[in-house]
Amino acid sequence: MALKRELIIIKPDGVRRGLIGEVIKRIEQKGLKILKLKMLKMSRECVERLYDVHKGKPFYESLINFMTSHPVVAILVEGDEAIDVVRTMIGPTDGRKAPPGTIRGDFSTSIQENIVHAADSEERADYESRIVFDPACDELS
Ligand code: 3AN
Repeated sequence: MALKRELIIIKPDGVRRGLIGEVIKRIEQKGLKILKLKMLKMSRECVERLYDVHKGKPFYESLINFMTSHPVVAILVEGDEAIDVVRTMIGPTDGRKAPPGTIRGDFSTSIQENIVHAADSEERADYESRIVFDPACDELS
């Protein structure tokens, strides 16, 4: 057993479309433990820190604008191999190619507006959690 923590963000499209409950239901059904949960409207500066690895890519500006367009929901979960488990549950980035049964496969036909984000390593989960749970990153607080 390798207990790990994973950070999931329900993106603006997931919140707008009323999928908060659906995503949380799937997390709980899978048996992952929710450690923290928060709705926030991320500041531009904090989204830039969150997506530092994508700076300079063609979709970067559009991604930052999208992520600051509406509140998101941040969820920190814990479970056995939680990073791999969650990444499998959400499916590949492109919603058009994500298989049915995954969150993106069931609810998205977009690369950018693909309902959820999940960190891709333990280090990133820790780095991203510090950002999203920092009150200074939340324009609603
Ligand atoms: P994932 O969220 O599947 O780990 P990443 O980390 O490669 O995917 O990308 C982060 C986010 O950047 C994606 N969730 C998506 O919103 C956006 N993105 C990635 N690739 C593209 C692309 N080719 N065009 C538009 N947006 C993209």
